[in-house]
Amino acid sequence: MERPTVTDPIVILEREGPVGLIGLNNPPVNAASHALRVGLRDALHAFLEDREVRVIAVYGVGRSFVAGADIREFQTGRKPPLLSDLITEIEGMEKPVVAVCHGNALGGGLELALGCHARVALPGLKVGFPEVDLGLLPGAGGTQRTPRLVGLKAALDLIPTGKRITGEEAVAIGLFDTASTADPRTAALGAAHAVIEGALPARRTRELDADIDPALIETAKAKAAKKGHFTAPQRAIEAVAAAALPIDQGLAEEVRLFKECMEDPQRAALVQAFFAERAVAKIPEKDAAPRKVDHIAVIGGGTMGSGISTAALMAGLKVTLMEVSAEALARGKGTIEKNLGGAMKRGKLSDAAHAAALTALNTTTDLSALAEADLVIEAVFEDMEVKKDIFRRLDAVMKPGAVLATNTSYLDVDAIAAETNRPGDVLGLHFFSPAHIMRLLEVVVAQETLPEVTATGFALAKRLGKVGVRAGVCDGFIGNRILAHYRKVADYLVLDGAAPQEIDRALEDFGFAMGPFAVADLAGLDIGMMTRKRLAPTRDLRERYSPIPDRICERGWFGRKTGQGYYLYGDREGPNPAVATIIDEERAKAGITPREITDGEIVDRYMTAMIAEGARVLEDGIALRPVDIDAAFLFGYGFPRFRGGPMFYADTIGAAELVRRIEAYAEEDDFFWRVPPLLARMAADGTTFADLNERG
Ligand code: T1G
Repeated sequence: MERPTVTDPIVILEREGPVGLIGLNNPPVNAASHALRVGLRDALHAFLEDREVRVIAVYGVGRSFVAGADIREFQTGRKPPLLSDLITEIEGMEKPVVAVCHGNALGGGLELALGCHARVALPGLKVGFPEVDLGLLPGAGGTQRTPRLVGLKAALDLIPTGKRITGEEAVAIGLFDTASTADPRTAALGAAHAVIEGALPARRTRELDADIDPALIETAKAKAAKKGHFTAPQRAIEAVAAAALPIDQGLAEEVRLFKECMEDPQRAALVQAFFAERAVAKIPEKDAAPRKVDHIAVIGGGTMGSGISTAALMAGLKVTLMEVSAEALARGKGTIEKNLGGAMKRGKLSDAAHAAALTALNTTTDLSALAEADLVIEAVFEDMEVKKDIFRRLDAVMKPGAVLATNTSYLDVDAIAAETNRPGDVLGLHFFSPAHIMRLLEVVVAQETLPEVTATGFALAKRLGKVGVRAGVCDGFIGNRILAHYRKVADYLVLDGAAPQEIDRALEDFGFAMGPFAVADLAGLDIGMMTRKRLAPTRDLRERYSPIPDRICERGWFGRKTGQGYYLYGDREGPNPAVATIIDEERAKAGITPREITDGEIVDRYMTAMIAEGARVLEDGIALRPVDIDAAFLFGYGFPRFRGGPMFYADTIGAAELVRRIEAYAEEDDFFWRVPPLLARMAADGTTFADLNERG
């Protein structure tokens, strides 16, 4: 038979002498969908009945073995045969079944391999149990068979962590039996013959014992507890501990704990986060052909410019960094070299890739040296006149077809584009600091931006390993516009009676890695001060204004970089008592008697403001869908992943309750607290943000 291709049926059967070959063919990742499970079951039964067949071999067609259960089924419901039942049936079969794995064997895919009687790893294979990243645990026997094959310690290194290892590592720890360098189908034939000749032992994993040391279980639980809010790792460890029981009891315990995970709100949120990262690539311009980008130019070697350059160099792009002077250039280059060295130390960059990155970096103080770059990113300080001047000069220098991008975090990209004779080639590429680490990239589409230029921005995001989110032009685009709104709630809460540290703690308990005041101290309070000065001329005087941040900045207290801000740093740690005095003074001036504010109220007000501005961002067409706002906050603002994103979280509250809250808050401040028309309509007709995602 011709070598199977992905255009063939979902499961391909071939008999080669005494070997029954089964090719799994469910592109793009061979997810174990219902159709795949039925096809696999029927193929196995056919070969069990075929007297000529002595050994069965299962392999993946296309780019991968099975990458896991079909996550989409979690929302639609799973139909028999369940993967766990099919795997247990395979393990009990009279004829040996061999799994030959390439690409990814993850989650249920790895569990399928563990239910087979021998496992072969092909070059480039990645295996692991990413279930915990989805709020789940291996629910098809993985928690029971893994410790039996590799021992408890290695099992606990894999299962509660979601860690992925190579095929070679899997062979080394005994999760796989051997390796081959042939293509999947050839390797499957070879492995089957090796079993027939006795060169490759076939055995039932269930017949092995697991040595479960309770002390190791406790250690793993303590380690998992450090991950804070995530519930799945603890349940996964409990399931592994059940491997001390006879396997059928252990499997039953695994099913019980898996069901607990399925019912936990974290699972739906984490699955949403998984799909959000991919949904945002579905943009109106997705069929436009992106322009080729192999060489990018970066103007500005400060924090952002050097971070962007680092990200591009790590992705294998050629980079020309431009600065205004040799000294500034040297500083920028030094930062890039430090970033690259750090990435190599963290194992994010191989030695060879590190060396290649350094070679791919060019530097110049001459704008004309950028002419041949495919794309240029302007990353100088946030001054519109400076940016306009740069884009006028770029327009005269850059080759035809080059993409001209600005990294501005809030300025009007239309106005910048209008300074050129090629506004179609202009867009915003808003990176988040540190740009070589933060995954969010807002692709800001201006009025004149051509579809293929937008597509080029998204192709660059993917090349850099970032999550590109399409944004329209407004002050702050998606993330910073929403942040500017809900951040005011934190200041209002301080005026009304909550201490900064109480607000930080309440929001960290909600799941944020850091509260807003700790973040402000880290970023530098002077940044907020400059934003307030920029916005002062246009600030609406009806808006409530807290003078507390200005009082703190007037003392030169800019947070971590000056040793004090809302908190003390260095040898004196904790909340800054001098700030508490300022707060008391400003409350007194405003005639405010501080009131008790609970953690619940802090979270409710903060999140309600975030969601309300998100709804306005949707109404204004700045974000395509609610999921784009979720992705922006998950990948750019440290929003807790186990809550799925602000708009996903909003659906757990409901539009009617959100409207009620805003109306109640508006009784004290009807300027800041206004019900967005979209939210009012959703409350009236019962629409959810998930519905709006479906409508696209
Ligand atoms: N189910 C359904 N769809 C999936 C999928 C899955 N498991 N994995 C990927 N997709 C879709 C994805 O949404 C995208 O769709 C397309 O495939 C390409 O994915 C019982 C219960 C395998 C490393 O968690 O890590 O098994 O956007 O862009 O970059 O114990 O996909 O094109 O419409 O990510 O090459 C455990 C999740 C499930 C693996 C490939 N398995 N997937 O990365 O492609 S739970 C996972 C990945 C489980 C059992 C339990 C990656 C990948 P669209 P992609 P990629």
